[in-house]
Amino acid sequence: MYHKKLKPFKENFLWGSATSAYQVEGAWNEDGKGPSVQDAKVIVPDTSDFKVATDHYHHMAEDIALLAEMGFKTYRFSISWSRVIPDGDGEVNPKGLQFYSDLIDECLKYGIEPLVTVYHFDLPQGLAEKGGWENRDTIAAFVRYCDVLFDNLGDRVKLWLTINEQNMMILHGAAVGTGESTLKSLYQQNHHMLVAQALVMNSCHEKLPHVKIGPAPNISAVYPKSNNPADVQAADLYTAIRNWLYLDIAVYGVYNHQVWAYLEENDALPDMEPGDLEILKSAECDFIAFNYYNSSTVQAYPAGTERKAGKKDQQLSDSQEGFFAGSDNEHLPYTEFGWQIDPTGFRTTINQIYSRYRKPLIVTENGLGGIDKLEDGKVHDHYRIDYLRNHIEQMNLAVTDGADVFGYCTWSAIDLISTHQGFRKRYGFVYVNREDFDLKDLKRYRKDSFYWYKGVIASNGENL
Ligand code: BGP
Repeated sequence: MYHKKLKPFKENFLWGSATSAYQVEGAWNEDGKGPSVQDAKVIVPDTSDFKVATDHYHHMAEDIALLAEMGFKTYRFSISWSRVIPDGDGEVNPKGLQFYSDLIDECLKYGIEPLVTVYHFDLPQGLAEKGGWENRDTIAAFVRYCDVLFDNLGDRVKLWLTINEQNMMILHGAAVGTGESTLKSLYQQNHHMLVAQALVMNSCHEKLPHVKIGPAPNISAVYPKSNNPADVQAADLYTAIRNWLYLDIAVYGVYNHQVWAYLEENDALPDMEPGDLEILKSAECDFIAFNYYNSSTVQAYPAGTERKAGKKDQQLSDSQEGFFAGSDNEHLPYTEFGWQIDPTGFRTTINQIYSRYRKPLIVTENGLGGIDKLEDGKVHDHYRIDYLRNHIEQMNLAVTDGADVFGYCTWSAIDLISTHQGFRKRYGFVYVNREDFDLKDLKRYRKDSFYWYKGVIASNGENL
């Protein structure tokens, strides 16, 4: 459906971009910070570890000034749990809290609304050693940690995000560095995270009635490979497993019926304690945040048939014999790193979420990972501009369709380390001068996309 006239973005539309603590901060063991699972994991060969990252911990004021120069209305960052509570459930580290308090003040100084993720793939290693999310005690540790944040930072942060891409931790734990396990264990961990999230949303609402909180899964429209009804059904099931499980609970407080049956079929139903379902039911998010990189395509995978193995990456659909098989989409181009590009799917995804839940939406990640070249202090990243322009256009079409979108964050504000593909896969508007194994001077350079995005923000999305 085409529109003759596009509706404008809202007046106070939150234009911005995102990062996550372990991917930018560095200072991995400074000022009392404890290790997280990201510090402790086996690093993918030929990629950097996360010890220095872009050294944002020591460049914070300079980095926020650059975002302010672009005119950011919001900045999405995450708090490192093990910087605030080094072992996850013990003493609070005042220096850790101070860093985030300063970061928030620095944003507010420029009128940038902080959009804070409390947990982005970096569970404290201390908790991982006690069983991580499989151990029910992690629920209480998470609730306590979030209460510390609400009590200390809740006077200045109006928008909170609970868990980044919980669905990708379950479906693609190897890629995002949170580890793989059996289906039974993964969905047990998932259940504990869902209960923890519900308790945290309730606590947030009780303590801070004026603020808003929501989940931040990675959501993408799932296409059937063909119009064969079996492929359509496989896509429908995969959509429920990948997308609706997480949002049905955050909004309606119920397990998705198809996923429940799928878990039963796979002997992977989570063990529950009495009262868990009531806890899930008692909580409701205020808005839905979601990350979008591309659409997914799947086909049927009847038991006993030959199919190539599923790909293990957060943007490449998984396969499971008897249920669904991830597939490429021959209509879509690829990035240098093998992710397909589908701006139209972005509009579809926005409309699917909005028509199912009718909650205000904010996009918390969308962007292109590419190999950038620094030449004479400049980076000509027209490919990133094209990607973002095409996605913003589609978001504008979705807004014109009637979807309530109140903000958009690209991934990422400045260069950072990819979850599993190192420093050469860059996403930022700001180039950071380092390579995977050469820290160089970590100097910041404005890319062409920096100036372009500044114009987008200044025109509230009209000048693309
Ligand atoms: C999302 C994560 C981010 C980020 C992004 C890009 O899944 O929330 O942390 O890394 O994907 O992915 P990658 O770094 O693998 O290219």
